Amino acid sequence: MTRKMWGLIPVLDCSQLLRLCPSQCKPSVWPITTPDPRVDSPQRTMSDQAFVTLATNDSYAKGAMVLGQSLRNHNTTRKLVALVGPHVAEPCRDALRSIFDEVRVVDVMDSGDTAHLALMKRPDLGVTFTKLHCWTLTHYSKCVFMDADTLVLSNIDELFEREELSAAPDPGWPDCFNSGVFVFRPSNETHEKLLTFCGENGSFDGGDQGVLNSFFNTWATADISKHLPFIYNLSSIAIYSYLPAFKQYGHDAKVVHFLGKVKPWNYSYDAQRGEVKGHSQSPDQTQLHPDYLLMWWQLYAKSVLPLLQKAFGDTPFNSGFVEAGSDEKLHEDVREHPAPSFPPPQKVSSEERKQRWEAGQIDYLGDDSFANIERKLDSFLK
Ligand SMILES: [Mn+2]
Repeated sequence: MTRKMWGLIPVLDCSQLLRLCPSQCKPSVWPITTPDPRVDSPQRTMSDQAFVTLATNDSYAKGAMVLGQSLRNHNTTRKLVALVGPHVAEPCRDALRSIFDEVRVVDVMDSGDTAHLALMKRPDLGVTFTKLHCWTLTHYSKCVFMDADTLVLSNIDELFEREELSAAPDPGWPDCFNSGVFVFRPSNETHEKLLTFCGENGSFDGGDQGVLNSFFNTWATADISKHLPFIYNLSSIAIYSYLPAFKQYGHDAKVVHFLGKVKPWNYSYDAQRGEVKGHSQSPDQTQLHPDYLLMWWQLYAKSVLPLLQKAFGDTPFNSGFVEAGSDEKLHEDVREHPAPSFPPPQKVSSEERKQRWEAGQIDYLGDDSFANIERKLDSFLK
């Protein structure tokens, strides 16, 4: 889908031009069609800045669609770009194209000698190399990368006022930034340096976050303006590890990040009841906040599923939907995607629960659920 972007239309009159470049104002050579990508003037930011995400498979593609739609719903003025791995199915790419301005297939195997060489040295870092590819989007002057497992709750265009590399602290080790949301400047030179660095040093955590933190290694200390407030990358794990702070500041959250192994698309949704299924009995397997999870599914049901249904036509695909009161699954290929089954919750003693909590085994949706912790906290605060 082509989107008309007002930013493409130059709206400067001659007096404005004179103010911008008094010494060399020659309107005939003023680079109206090829603006200098390094200058952030309001007239051009819309078309030469972009939000970028990455989908390496069809599940992450669903996440990317929800993220893209959430950015659209909050009226972003920037372009939307989805990088997709070679394994993303054609109908998913079609659905992505109706939300994103640009859908670009990234195959690390064909992306130049440095990439190839780095991948040969570190074949385990294939997905990381795919993500680093965002630095090659040099037709944009500045971008904000967002993981496909993030969801935008309000307009965040102000992030483009930040410089490379701006990111929010990681909740697990706050001297590292979390690479789920970051501001960067596309540059082939930086891309090559990153690949070389990656091939030589690998990644201390096996993923892109390790590489990027080692490469941009002054983030923690050099420039506080590159520390994004936590509300731009709020992960559920932080909600549970510091609940009073969440109660105080949580309503300001602008971006939610579904960190962890279990992602929103691993659940299923009962549209008739408006309920997310498949999580209520999964104590240790999830850390997702139920309200944000429901928001994700509501957006998916309303805006993304219709696009997927159109793109897939009669071909079955895993919609994630369940029909209430019936075993029949709507457009769901149950053979390939069996519904997750979770063991029934076991009652544990208070002491045992404390030990589990301290060992990081938190029953987020059972005894240690948000509602239970909140109730306990309220009883202390009263
Ligand atoms: Mn993520």
